Amino acid sequence: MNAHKIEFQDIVDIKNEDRPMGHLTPIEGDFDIPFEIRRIYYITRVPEHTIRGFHAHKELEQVLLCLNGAVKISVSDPFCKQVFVLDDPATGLYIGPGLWREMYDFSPAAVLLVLASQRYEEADYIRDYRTYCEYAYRLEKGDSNE
Ligand code: T46
Repeated sequence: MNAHKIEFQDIVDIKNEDRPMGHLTPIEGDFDIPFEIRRIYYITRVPEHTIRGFHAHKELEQVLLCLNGAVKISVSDPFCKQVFVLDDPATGLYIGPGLWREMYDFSPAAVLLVLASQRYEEADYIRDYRTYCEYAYRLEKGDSNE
């Protein structure tokens, strides 16, 4: 399944060891991200017990980062499912095209940042699970009309 974590640099400034100065994570598009970044959005203030997502993308690639707090991301196709916990601002989750995703267990004040390979295009979404499964089976069989 084309979804995996990406570790970014986690720079802890030690200029002054008496006083913690925090962490800095640089992300360089050409180097750290496996696609050209065309859009950035973020999800905040998610009420308790909310589950978001419930869709797949035909073409879109994304990297998700939880900048504050924690969130779980389930990524699946009809054959396999993986659950990723994002709770470290220096770790991203790459999700390739054609995978169903659900985001849940948002901690209070969680901030989910998303780097995306395309501008927002509703036609790229498959929001019905049955339609998605039919699409995924066709892809698995190598139907290139998708
Ligand atoms: C994804 C997960 C991780 C826009 O107008 N522009 C945008 O760039 C986006 C992302 C959304 N929207 C609109 C479309 C809906 O009316 O914002 C509303 C909420 O979007 P959606 O229900 O798709 O949100 P999530 O959290 O279920 O999914 C989002 C992304 O849409 C999706 O691509 O992979 O985050």
